[in-house]
Amino acid sequence: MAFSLSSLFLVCYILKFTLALIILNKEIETSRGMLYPRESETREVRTLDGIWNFVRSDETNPTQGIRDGWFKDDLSKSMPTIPMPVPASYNDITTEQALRDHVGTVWYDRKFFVPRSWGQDQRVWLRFGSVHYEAFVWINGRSAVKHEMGHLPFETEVTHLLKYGAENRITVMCDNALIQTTVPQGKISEMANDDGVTIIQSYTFDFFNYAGIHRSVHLYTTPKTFIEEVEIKTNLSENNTVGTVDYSITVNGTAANEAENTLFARLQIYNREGVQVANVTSDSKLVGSLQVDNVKPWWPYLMHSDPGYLYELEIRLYAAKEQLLDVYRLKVGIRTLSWTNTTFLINGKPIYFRGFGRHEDADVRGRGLDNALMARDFNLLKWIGANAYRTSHYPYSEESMQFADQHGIMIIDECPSVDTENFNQVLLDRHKSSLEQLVHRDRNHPSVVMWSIANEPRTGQVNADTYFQFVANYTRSLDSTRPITAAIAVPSNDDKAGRHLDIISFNRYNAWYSNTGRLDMVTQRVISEATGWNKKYDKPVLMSEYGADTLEGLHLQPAFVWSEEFQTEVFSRHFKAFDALRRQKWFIGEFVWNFADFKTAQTYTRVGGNKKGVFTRARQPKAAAHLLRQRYFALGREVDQCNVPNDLFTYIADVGGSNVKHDSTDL
Ligand code: BDP
Repeated sequence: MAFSLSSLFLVCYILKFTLALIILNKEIETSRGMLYPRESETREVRTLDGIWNFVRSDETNPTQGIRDGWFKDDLSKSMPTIPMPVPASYNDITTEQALRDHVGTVWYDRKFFVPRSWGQDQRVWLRFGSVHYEAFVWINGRSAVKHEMGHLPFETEVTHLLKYGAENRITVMCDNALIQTTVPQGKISEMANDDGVTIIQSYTFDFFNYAGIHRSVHLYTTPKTFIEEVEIKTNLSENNTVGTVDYSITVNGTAANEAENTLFARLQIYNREGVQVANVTSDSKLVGSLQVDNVKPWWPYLMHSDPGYLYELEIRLYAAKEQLLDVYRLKVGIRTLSWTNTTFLINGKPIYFRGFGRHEDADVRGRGLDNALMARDFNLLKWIGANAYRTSHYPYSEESMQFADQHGIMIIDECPSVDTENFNQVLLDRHKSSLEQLVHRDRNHPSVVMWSIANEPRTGQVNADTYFQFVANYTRSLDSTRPITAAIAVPSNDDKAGRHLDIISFNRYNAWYSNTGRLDMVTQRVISEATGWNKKYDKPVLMSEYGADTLEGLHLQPAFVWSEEFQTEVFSRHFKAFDALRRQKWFIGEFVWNFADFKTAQTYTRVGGNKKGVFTRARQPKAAAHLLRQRYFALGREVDQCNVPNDLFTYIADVGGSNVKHDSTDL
C-alpha cells in the first residue's frame, strides 16, 4: 500500500498543524533575588552608568563578535567604537539612519575599578535594570550572565570574575531582534533594496522598538550570607485602624558557623517621622507578621488627604549569638485590595480610575531611564488629577514604581505581551516567564493594584482560550492579592479570554479608527460596547484606551481630525458615555490614550510619531489637557471628596449667572 507524495505532504501538514495546536502548561524557570540595590550598614552600591564604548555589528553577520571573541579584550581592539550613554536607547543618539533602524546585535564595553576592600568576606553582584531585548554579559572576558526579555531586571554574582583593587572590563552584547516566539512578537525578513538585500524587522504594535541598555547598571556587595528576597503582604482591620505586614524572607548562603536553623531576623517598622511603630523577632523560618496600631493606610492620590503614606521596614538578619549579618530596608505601604463582580475596592472604598495609558519614551533618550523626565511626568499626573496609569505595554522602571508608591498613583502593571497571536508553546513559556519576572519584581509595591497580562491579544483566535487560561491562572498562582486584566480590542462576541480575567479592560477608537471624524458616533457606541462586555462576563469593566491623534498647534473649528478641537471633542463625547456608565456601578474607570506623544515605526498614518498624547513629547499640555484636568478633579471631588486646585478654572466674568462657570465652586 503506497502513499502518494501529495497525501504524505498532507499528513505531514496536518500533523504539524495539530502539534502547533497543542500547548501545555509547563513548569518554567523562576527568578531569584533581585531586591532593588540599596546601601546599608552591610551593603555598598555603585553604578556603572555613564559613557560606554559601542559598536554596531554588521546586520548580515550578527554573530561575528562572538566568533571573533570581541569580549576577550577591549572592544576598540576589534572594531572602531563610538561613545554611547548608559542608560539610554542607542537608536536616536547618533545621526545615522543605520543605527536608528539597526536590526540585530550591538556591543558595549567599559572599564571600572573594584576597591580592594570588596574582595574580603563579601559577595559582589552585577545587576541590570533592563536591556532590550536580549543581553549577553562578560566580565574580564568570561561569561557572566545571559537574559532574554526587555524591561525587566536581571542579576548575577560576579565575586569570582572580578579583580579586586584593580581595573575590570564589562562587555555587553544586546540583540533587539523580535521574532514569533519573543515577547513581544515581531518578524524578521529579507527584502531587496537598491544595493542588494536588507534585513527588515517588522511588528504589528506601533511604538518604536527602542533598544540598548535602558536602565541603570549596578554593582553591589552583600555579606556572604544575606537577605536575598523579601515578600510582604499587607492587611487592615475592618475599620482600617490596625495594619498587618506579613513577611517572608529568603536567605542566600550559609557559612559553616551560620547553620540555617540558627539564623533569625529582627524586623522593625518606622513611620514617616522615623518613629518605630512595630517590631518583631522572627524564628528560623524567617516568616511572620508585624502589627501596626493606629495605622496610616496607603491611599491613592486624591482619595485621601495624605496619599502614598509609606513606612520603612528594616530587616536585620542575625546568626547565632546576635551576630549581625545583613541589613536591608524597604518602603512599605499598608493597604488592602478586594473585588467583586461589580466593584474594585482599596481599603474597603470603591475605586474609580481616572488615568492614562503611557509609554517610557522621550526624544534622544528613547526608552532610557531619565530621572528629570520621570519627575516631570509625575508632576503632570498630579497637576491633571489622574490617580492611575497602565504601564502600557511593558514593565516600567523600578524607580518609577517607587515614585508611584510615594505619590499614591495606582498602577496597572503590564507585561511586555502586545498583539499576541499565533499562540505556541515557546511563546506561552516566555509569556509566563515575563509575568513571573514582573510579579517577582513588583509584588511589594503598594501602587501596583492589578496585573495586565496582555495588550490587544488576538483573543478570537484558535487556542486563545487555553493560552489565556494558562497565563491568567499562572499569574494568579504567583499573586492572588491583585486582580488580573488584559486590554482587549476584539469585539466582545469574538473574545475567548475575558472569562479568565477578574476585570475587563477594553480599547476602542471611536471617531478615529472606527467612523473617523464622526463625533456623533462616539457616546452610544462606548456605552453599548462596555455594556456588552459586562453582559458577557458579569465582571467590572473599564475603558483602557480611547483618543485621537492631535497635532499640537493645529486649530480647526468646527473640529476636524488631527486638530486640538477634535481631541477635546472626542474626550468630551467619551466623558458623556462614562458618566452614563458610572451609573451602572460595574464601570470602574477611564484611561486616555496616551499621556504623551511618542515615537513609532515609520508609516503614513503617523506624522512624526503617535500624536494621541494629552501632553506633547516635550511634556507640555495640549488644549485637551485642560479639559481632562477639569474632569479628573470634578470626578475626584464627586467620588472621593477631594479638594480642587484654585486655578482649575480661569476667571471669566463676575456675572454670577447659574450657567456660567467661573471658578471651582461651580464644579
Ligand atoms: C491601540 C494600541 C496602542 C496604539 C493605539 C494607537 O493598544 O498601542 O498606540 O492603538 O493606534 O490599538 O494609537
